[in-house]
Amino acid sequence: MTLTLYAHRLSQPCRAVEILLRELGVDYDWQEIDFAGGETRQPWFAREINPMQTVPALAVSDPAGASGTFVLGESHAIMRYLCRTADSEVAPHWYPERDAAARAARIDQWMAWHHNNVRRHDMFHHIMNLHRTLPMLKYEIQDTLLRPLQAGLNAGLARLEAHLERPTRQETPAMLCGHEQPTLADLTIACELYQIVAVGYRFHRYPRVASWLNTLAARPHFRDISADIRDQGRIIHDESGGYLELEQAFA
Ligand SMILES: N[C@@H](CCC(=O)N[C@@H](CS)C(=O)NCC(=O)O)C(=O)O
Repeated sequence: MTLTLYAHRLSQPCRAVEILLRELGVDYDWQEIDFAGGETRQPWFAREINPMQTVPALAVSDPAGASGTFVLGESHAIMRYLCRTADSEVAPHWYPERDAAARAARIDQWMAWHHNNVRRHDMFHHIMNLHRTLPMLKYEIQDTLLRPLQAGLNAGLARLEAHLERPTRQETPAMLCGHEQPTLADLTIACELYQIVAVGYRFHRYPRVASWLNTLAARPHFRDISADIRDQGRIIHDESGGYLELEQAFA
């Protein structure tokens, strides 16, 4: 079985999948797709790789017990597939096997929440866009674009903070599903929030979220795969004016 990941490291769902591949110790080929340059919208990509026209996409050649190639889109589906098929003893930490339905359901709950909450208010996408916009317009767009996203993200962060505040018997900072080891839920949400931090935002109002995120971001594979987003965030930070409201947004 060979795996090819079509991805870009400035994309949150791509990083989540690639970090997981490394955490599981699974070999893969990596094919960069310039999604910001419109490559996923090219007919060849939809025809040959992912009809959903997004990255990440994972091509699996000769999967166990079958021949041929199948290609999977949607990061959450890809990550669950990897945990179910990887020959890795840590896979059940990330997503449990069939006999732990309640634990898996809790992870699923947070993964579903991710798409409708912190991802829906993903500021990074728009910040990248604004980065190329005239400074005057950046300030004009503050009210209509950035502040509503900040408000949405604040609500999501408050939800996470309240969840992480719940008493736990463990000494180490709890992960979202109450275990010491992170799961797919932690990974997918952390990759989303990390790109906001890369731009220079700090979650002062949400200390538990900040500490949970630091714990995940310190993992070697997370750190390595996030190098490009840190560089991009630094460029945006250094060239941005006050329109991002870096100090006030989450203070
Ligand atoms: N729900 C999808 C989201 C994928 C997604 O939004 N990918 C973006 C990059 S972050 C993309 O490929 N955009 C290309 C486009 O919209 O043309 C997942 O989790 O995989």
